[in-house]
Parts: sequence; C-alpha cells; structure tokens
Amino acid sequence: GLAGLLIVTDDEDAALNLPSGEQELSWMLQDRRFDAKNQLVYSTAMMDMETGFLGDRVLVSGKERPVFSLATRAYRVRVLNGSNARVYKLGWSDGTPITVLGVDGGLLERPRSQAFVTLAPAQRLDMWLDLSQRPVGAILELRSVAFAVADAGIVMGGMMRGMTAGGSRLPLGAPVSLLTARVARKESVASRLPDRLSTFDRKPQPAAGVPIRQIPLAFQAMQWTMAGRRFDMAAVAADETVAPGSTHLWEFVNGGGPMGMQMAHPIHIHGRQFRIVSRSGGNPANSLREGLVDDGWTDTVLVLPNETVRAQVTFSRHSGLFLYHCHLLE
Ligand SMILES: [Cu+2]
Repeated sequence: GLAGLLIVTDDEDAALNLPSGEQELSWMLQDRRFDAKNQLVYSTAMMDMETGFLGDRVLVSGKERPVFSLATRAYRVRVLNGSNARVYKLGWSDGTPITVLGVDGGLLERPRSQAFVTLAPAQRLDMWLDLSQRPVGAILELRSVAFAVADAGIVMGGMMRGMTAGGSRLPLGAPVSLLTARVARKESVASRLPDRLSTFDRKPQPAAGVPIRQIPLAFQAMQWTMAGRRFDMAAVAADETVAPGSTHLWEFVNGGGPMGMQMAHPIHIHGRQFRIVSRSGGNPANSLREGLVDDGWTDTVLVLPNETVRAQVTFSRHSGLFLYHCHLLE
C-alpha cells in the first residue's frame, strides 16, 4: 500500500539550525516483489505469513537504487523502514560512521556515531550526512550489510537452523545496496553539528513501585502470540488495562515458546513514545546488536531472539483504546 513520512518538528528542533529545505532528505525503505509485467506481487504463502513478507528488490521512496546528486555540504536525512518484515543493518560503503541525530520519537540528547544502524520495520532514523570534505565526483553508497539470518529470522530451537522466507530471492540478512549519494557540485556552506540536541533524562530511573508486566513473545499452535494471545484489533485483557497517565514497566520476553521458534520482533506501541530501560539476555554474538540505538524516545523496539527488553511507558492521559503489536505486518 501507500506509505510516506510525516515530519514533526518543534521549537527545540528549529533552534538547532540543522540543514533544512533542500538539505533535508527523506528515504523510505520498502522491499517489494514484481512480476514479469512489473506489477507488485504480494504472497500469502504460509512461509511468507510466518516469517513476514520479504521482497527481492528494495525501493527507496519508490525507486530502486536511486542516485542523489548532492553538494559539498551537510544534509539531514530521515530514514523510515516501511517494509513489511525486512530488518536493515545500515552502513555507508566507505566505512564512514553513521551520525545519529534522532530516532522514532525525536532527537537524542547528543549526536551518536556508530558504524551501523539496525532499522526494523516501523523504525525511523534521523541522521547527519556531511559531504563537505569530499571532492566533487565522490560516491557514497548506503547499504544494508550482511547479517546472519538467525540474528533476526526464524530459528528452530536448538538446531540453529535459519529458515528464510520461501518466496524471496533476497533473504533476510542478505547484503543490498540501497542508494548512491554522488557529490555533484561544490557549495561552501559551513554547517556545524551541534554537541547537544535535546535535554532529557538519558537513563530513566523508574519510581519505586512501578508495576512490571511481563509479556512473553512466542510461537504456539502455529501462531505468533504476545502474552499468550493472538492479535485482536478490539479485544482488551485485564492486564492490558492501565489508568490514564500512569507509568508502567512493560517487559517483552522473547523466549520463543513451546516450539522453540525464535524471531526478532519490532514491538510498536501506538500513541506513546517510551524509553528503553534495559536489554538483557540474547546472543552476545548477534551482529544486529551493534546497530541498536536504545537511548532516545521511541515507539518501536526491536526485541532480538532470547532477549528481554524492559520499556518504561507513561500512558496517555486520554482514555480510549490504544493498539500495541509486533510490526512485522504478517
Ligand atoms: Cu513479531
């Protein structure tokens, strides 16, 4: 279907004088399949439904491997993973670190430089791209680098047998070039990366007595479940009912369940931005870990296989029905 970006700013953001206008780029990543007549193909085969639909060509805002002709100056780039199920491990082709300005819910306190950014479905990235020191003619590719399918994909318990979606020729974790930034012209405009972007409590300390709710993520009876229940748009259980404006710790426990099926789940809560208090367990060698950004306001957290992620959420003051779900669309 259609998807796009809605950019929300405020006075704090505007005061930073980050690159704006022509120097703001928006890249929406979506993997898709096409038939011989170049029509979109959506598969409802069982494997695609269990692992999530994976395309075999990655589009950036509707174009495959676009080339952006840019100038020798700084850009602000927003990236949205609008894919059904594909996780990207983003990195620049020449090893330049990614300078992260913000995530789903806004700016980080300070820019953060890391070799890769792991972007799961629904997650957003706000980044700084500085081309001021590059010669005209220089080329920089944004890629999703290779990772083991077991890092994000289905693994049967014990056997460590990675299974990839049957229908896609581009398995989860396969390296793929997404786009090219080409330095096309000289423009001498100095832009300074601010030291501080925003001010908030980086490591939230929950007040004593905040209720902790454990939410197991599991595969059972051929269905993915949260807290033992299947997705239901309208049903609300007692343990999902909270007082307006109250603060809770919700702990997502990605244990797999009785069949030992494991998968990384991007857990998304509607209507609130929350903080990640802790991330424990999991496989220390999971290569998606080095791309995580856990220190901002977020509405989608990727819970890797065998991990427990504790999130602190202050729910809306407005009563009503709010959805939370795994953002793998199938
Ligand atoms: Cu899931």
